[in-house]
Amino acid sequence: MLSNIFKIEQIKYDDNSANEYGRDWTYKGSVNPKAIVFPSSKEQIKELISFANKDNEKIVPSGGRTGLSWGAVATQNEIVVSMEKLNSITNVDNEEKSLSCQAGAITQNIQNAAQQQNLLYPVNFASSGSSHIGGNVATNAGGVKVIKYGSTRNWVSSLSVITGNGTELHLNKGLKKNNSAYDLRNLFIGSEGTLGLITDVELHLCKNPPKLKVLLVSFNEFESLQKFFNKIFNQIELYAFEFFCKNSLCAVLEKFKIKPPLSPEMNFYVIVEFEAVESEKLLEIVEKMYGEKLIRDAVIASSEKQNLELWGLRENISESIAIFNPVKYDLSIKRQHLNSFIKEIKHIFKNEDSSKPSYFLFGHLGDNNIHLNLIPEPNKDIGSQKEKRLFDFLKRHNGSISAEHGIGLLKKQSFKFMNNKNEIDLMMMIKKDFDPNNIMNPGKIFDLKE
Ligand code: 2HG
Ligand code: ZN
Repeated sequence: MLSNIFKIEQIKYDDNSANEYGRDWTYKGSVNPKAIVFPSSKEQIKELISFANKDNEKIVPSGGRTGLSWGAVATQNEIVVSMEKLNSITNVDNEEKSLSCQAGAITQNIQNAAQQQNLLYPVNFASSGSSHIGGNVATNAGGVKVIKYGSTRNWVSSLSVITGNGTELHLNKGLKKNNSAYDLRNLFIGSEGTLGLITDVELHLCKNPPKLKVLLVSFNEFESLQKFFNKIFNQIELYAFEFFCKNSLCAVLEKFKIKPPLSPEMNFYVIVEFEAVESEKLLEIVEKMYGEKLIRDAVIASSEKQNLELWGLRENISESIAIFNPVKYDLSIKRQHLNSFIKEIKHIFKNEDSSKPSYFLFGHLGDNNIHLNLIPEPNKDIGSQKEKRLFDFLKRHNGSISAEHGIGLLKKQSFKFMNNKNEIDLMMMIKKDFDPNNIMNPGKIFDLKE
């Protein structure tokens, strides 16, 4: 019984809590958790896992619920384990440049704690104020600085986990170098709660960057944007190279009632973040491309406030288009295929009524990662035919249907379609070893019975 493990105030059964804790923010369907529990110690988590194994209960780990692939959704009478009480930052070590915390620590609190020691935890995204580090690790969260700093995986120096069969593991123990056969830590990173529960995390930190600047540039042709990237990639130290289309920009301007810093009539926009000392070099390239009519307009921020304003145009897209209930795709493809991919998307999803947007394109172009958000087709069959064409194109070009958001429940079908069967079979074998009774986030990524 849960009440043998948790105090009464650590268990919730009511509908409001079920609705709040049984989903991530993009999931609109109904949920059905058996209960939500709020452990306050590792002991309680161990007891819960042992209870679940004995009584065939299922567990859904839950962090800040900011995921986009329904990895934290509970529809099958599962016990949701909210990690929000296990949120302490236990140590920031200035010499080692590392930070230790519990899995429920909020990403932004980690960034702030590092900053207090004049250090940086550089993985950053719009949802940092609510996401938990445990969830970031479980989904290998990316964000807007991957081009410079990599994703969460690059920063995890140790992980404590309790596997689905109740084994406690302390993986890598904070080392910078550790070449001791299989790196189990990396197996847990991106495992979406299917192998075990992450309880504690240690992260590498780094020095703060020098003064950075933000530039917004507009283009009419995607090819010109690509040329711009190719020109600056080898010459300028890039901290971000993010793009968005006209529809995405207009949605943000509309939602936040902002005046555009440059004409919103161009087809594509790019935010570049770079070191201030490189301004002259970058602006020379911009001017030259402007003269060649490849770049249509450009604005460079001249204060920290303007930096944030320009960043807002990119970071607020997801929230601004949420009213359309878009179908979200998180696509990855090699740079050499990007031009034809963008053309293909345009071709597949063009709207007969050109006065209304049918999709939004934005994302981490510096990482070849495109977020396509489609306004759902009224006719589902047509929608799925178009999706099939999109996935066929990606498969032919060795792309991926998940660059950074993970598989969860949402992308199970496309994951199976896109990935090699031998690879998936191996993943299932690994899952069975760590979690023989399939108690950990069952049904996410794949169904074991397949
Ligand atoms: C972003 O890059 C997030 O803004 C969200 O990954 C992407 O809403 C999306 O599709
Ligand atoms: Zn993203």
